[in-house]
Amino acid sequence: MFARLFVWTIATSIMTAPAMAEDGYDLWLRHAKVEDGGNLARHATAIIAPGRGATALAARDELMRGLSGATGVAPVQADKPRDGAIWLATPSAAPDLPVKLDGLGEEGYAIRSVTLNGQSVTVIAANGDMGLLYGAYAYLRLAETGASLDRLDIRSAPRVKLRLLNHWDNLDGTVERGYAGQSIWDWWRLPDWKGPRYTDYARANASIGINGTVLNNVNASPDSLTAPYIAKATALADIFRPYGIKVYLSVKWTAPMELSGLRTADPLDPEVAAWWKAKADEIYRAIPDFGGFLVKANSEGQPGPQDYKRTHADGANMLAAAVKPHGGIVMWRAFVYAHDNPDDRAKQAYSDFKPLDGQFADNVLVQVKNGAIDFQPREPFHPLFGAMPRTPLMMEFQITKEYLGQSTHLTYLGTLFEETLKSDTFARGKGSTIARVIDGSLEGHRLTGIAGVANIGVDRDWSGSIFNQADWYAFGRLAWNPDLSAQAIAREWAAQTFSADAKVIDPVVAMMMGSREAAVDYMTPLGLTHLMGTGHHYGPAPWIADLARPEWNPAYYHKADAQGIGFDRTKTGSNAVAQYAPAVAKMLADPKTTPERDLLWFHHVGWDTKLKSGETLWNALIRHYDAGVAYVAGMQKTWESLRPAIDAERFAKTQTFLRIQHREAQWWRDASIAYFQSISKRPLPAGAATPEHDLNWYKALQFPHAPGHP
Ligand code: BDP
Repeated sequence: MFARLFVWTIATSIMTAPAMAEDGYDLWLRHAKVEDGGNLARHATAIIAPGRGATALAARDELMRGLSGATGVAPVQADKPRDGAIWLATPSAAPDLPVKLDGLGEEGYAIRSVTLNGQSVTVIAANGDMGLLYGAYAYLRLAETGASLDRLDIRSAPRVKLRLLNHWDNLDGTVERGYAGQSIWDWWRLPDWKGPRYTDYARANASIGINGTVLNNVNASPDSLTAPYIAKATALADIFRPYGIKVYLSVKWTAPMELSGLRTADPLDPEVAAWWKAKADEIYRAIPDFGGFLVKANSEGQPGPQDYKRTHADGANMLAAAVKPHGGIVMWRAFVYAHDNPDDRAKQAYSDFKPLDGQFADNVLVQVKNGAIDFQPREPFHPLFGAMPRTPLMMEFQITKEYLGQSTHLTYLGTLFEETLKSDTFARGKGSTIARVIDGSLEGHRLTGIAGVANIGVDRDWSGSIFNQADWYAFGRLAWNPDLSAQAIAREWAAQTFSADAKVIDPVVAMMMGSREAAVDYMTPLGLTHLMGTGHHYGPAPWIADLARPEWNPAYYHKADAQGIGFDRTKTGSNAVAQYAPAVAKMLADPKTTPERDLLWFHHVGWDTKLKSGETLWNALIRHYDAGVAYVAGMQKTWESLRPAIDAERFAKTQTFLRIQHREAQWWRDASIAYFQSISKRPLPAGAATPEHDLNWYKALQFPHAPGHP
């Protein structure tokens, strides 16, 4: 029985909770003591393990570690179910177990409170060892977020098959768009030196269901395919394997030419295909469960099959044939736009890929960014979703915050991910959400995937800030179940990261939930986009208009003139709206039915046009800028009120970062207003402050050493 005789943990008020030194290294796996730890310590747990492999043992060890922390008492391993112990049993030892595992696949799990031989016990069971590991983490998550553990009956299986991080890490240790220090892959000292961080990386990812990692930058060096680097990748694959994480590599299209002197990289040339086949064979000899290749081709100057007058499908299928005998897959990116294509940049991926629907091999996924431009603070969903029913489309989110304040701004991305996944493509009528495109249910795909560009580096806290850890966490949780709510995820994260006390969770989650909207407000409100400084993308530079390629210039995106502002993507403009399903296209064709948050993405709107609120567009813009700055000031206040409840180091770092964010939000607001006012010639609405400096002051700012821009 669950002994409930004494509850010896006295609920402590947050004002007296001891704040221990923490640096963020433990992420959400801190396993701090839970309030009802004494009760939890007396629980009996059983892991019903089909095997005794490294993964089943990892499940036991994670449970041991987690319960020790949560209860303050190290559980023992017993050979039968009993209070305070973990029983690692084979299915035959518990033949009458009332737990159903059908439909859970290899990765799903069941957690159930049952009675075995008269003993109350929480059973974690699964069809495969990976399910047990996921189940162990899920059980700890429940315990640490204050769930009642007495009558559990949970069945969970991932909705998406490939749940991957994409590292944009270079072999020299730099990270493209990385804001958390150098790469965690110590390529130079691999394969010999295998630091403990690799195992902790695998644990953290497994705990949120991530099951694959692309080790190197999509702007790939061919060297990652040489024997020494295959050996290095093999060492990592060996460490990650027990945690269910497969290794993948980004490849450079011209690798056969650069590494072996072939005269061409034409995908239809038999010599080229043979080269890739031999390369795949070589990789699979070293890494038998290697996942496959990620490819950025004919994009931003990268070579690709179009250089040989072949299509993306020709290229993808040739690589797919090379990995197919080994069970590998190819992820072919749809992030393409060309310098010699004068069409609206937002239209180019659709124009290139839509006609190829149905032509890809069955082990190819096309990887599409959430929006049609590039990971902006807000983008309407990419029109390719729902438009290629015969091709599995994989989602690409960016967890690293290239355009959302980089490492120092608190801008919780859970809400951005959720907004995209919930968007309705109307491809097959109402309810054709992106979540259902991604999980394969809308179009009947079994091969499904979702990728997040990692925000991980060697910083002690992994992600550059404590709150950036939440973006990694939210990505993993939504990859497992794209229907989870960003708010519920934020609550889970906050409970495990700071404290399960509602007095901490409520304000922390309140800060997080509005934070991304605040960044939209102070950077690019009402559908504006891509106004960041060129190259490094740090800070505002809406005035830049003189770069060689039109779409490199922020002015290309806002098109402000004496009459108004915004990009006309209707029939009178680029007609990008026609790429959406008719119901969506119709709504977006008219500024009156376009959601106001996307207004200037689709329409060029007069400065004096009245919005729904009754105010003019110009006044509304100013109001949004001000609201964004005010929100950050509010977060500073909230955080200050949490000082007694948060350990000193994490408190101080976040406090400092919020100060930076407030300063930079103000800078974004002032610089944007100074610039747009020079075009609109409208006065500021009553009560709005004049920008601190004149426009030239903002224009003169330079950031030659901004991070993440190798
Ligand atoms: C953009 C980044 C660039 C990446 C590119 C990509 O600015 O560094 O290489 O996307 O996704 O967001 O390939």
